[in-house]
Amino acid sequence: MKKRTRWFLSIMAICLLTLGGTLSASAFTPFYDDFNDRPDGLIADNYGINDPLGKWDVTSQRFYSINHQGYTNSPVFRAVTYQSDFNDVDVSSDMMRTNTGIEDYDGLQLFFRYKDANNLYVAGLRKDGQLHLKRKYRKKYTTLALVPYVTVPGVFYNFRIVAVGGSIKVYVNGVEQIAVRDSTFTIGKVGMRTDNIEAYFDNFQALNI
Ligand SMILES: [Ca+2]
Repeated sequence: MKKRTRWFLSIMAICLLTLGGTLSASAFTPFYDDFNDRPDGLIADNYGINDPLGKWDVTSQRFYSINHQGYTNSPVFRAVTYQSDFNDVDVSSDMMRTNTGIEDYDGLQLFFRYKDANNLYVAGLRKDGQLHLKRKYRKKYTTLALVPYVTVPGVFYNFRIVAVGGSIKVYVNGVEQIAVRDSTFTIGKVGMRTDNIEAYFDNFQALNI
């Protein structure tokens, strides 16, 4: 074998090894639900009905599909993914409420790095015209950020959270609103939370980055 050929084969072998490594690293499956493949009706609830597509674990009350969107009118709604390996995560959803809620903090919220009901991060658009990011650690809530962001009923907002290491950023309609650092939780589920509102979700996605 000529020296040049050997050199070429060595380079090819390195490329294949690198490609193999990349492929195994990207074996993680992104989570996506646009609700377009779901018939109108109950997706899942916390009373014994499980999601036929195996995506959502409803931990409080009921989650429906209506007109190819996720929907809930439960006063205390919680749903998380069964998938629990989101660490450096980019999670987003279009979200809309049709009414304002009761308490100041009622609104459209997303969970991330959700370990269990008592250990998690949650961010959301509130009734009182603010946007919050909270950490719940051993049942105790700590507000990590609270900034003005007025939303109105009947309008979809694209809500996005990007958590990489200790960096947590929150975006609404593509514009960064919150940037903080917190490293309490590094991995977990993602999900949705609403209180005292009627809400729609669409194009929910989460991927490790
Ligand atoms: Ca849809």
